[in-house]
Amino acid sequence: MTTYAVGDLQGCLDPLKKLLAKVDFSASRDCLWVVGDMVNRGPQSLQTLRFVRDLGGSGICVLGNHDLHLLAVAYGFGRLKRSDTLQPILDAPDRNDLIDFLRQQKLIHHDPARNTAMVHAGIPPQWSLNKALLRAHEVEQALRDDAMLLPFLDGMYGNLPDKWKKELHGIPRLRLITNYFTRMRFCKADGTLDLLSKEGLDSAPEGFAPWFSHRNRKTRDNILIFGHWAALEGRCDEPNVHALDTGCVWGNCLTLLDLDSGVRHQCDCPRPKS
Ligand SMILES: [Mn+2]
Repeated sequence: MTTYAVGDLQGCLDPLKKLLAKVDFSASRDCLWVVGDMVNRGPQSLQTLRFVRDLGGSGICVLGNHDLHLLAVAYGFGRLKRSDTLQPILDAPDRNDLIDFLRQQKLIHHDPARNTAMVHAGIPPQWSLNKALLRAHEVEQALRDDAMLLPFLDGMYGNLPDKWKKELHGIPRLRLITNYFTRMRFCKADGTLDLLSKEGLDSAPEGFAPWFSHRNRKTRDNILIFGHWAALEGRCDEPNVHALDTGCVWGNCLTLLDLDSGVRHQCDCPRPKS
């Protein structure tokens, strides 16, 4: 049995199938971790989401910002942008099953035996892994609870508040937790979040740095796996931190990391039609 983690799929099912064939992946024997942003922008969002759902117990995924966007649109919040490729999911006969599947997923997956956690974007420096699990659980509960889901999705979008304090409550609290786990790239050492900067590492505003680079980061002794940040091109110099988004959907490549051996497998992806 081998456990793999794959970067942002964004509706690119063919490259995933190619990589899984290359490593002789078997759903009855192996396990696949999916770092989130399974859907959107790419050509096969519906097929990709079905594929991950149908992995059953052999698949483990965390939610990314695009997966949450799909949920919001499905419930009548947020609007489809021209570059979104989510309509086939919304029109699918198994739409409700797919949406329910997403509602059951987590923002962070922790495997204590591996001392390894997976998130879509990151974990802010001020949170230990245990704190992060507790905070993520607040949002996961809101997604599963019929009474909390709609207010959460309605209030999910936005860049504020940008700084954590434990007195935050209600929707702003859930919004910031969600932004940390699913959208963060740059933050300050105290966790103040910047969501306006472009992707490039050189675009950090004064006082901000990549979330994983802060010396005081409380998850420094944990192995972390994340996606979301294609401009890193899969490179992260931080020990124990593995960047897996290699911009498959932009015509770069898809990355599959063997968590047991540390070997990375990659395959080139077709350039999107413009
Ligand atoms: Mn993302």
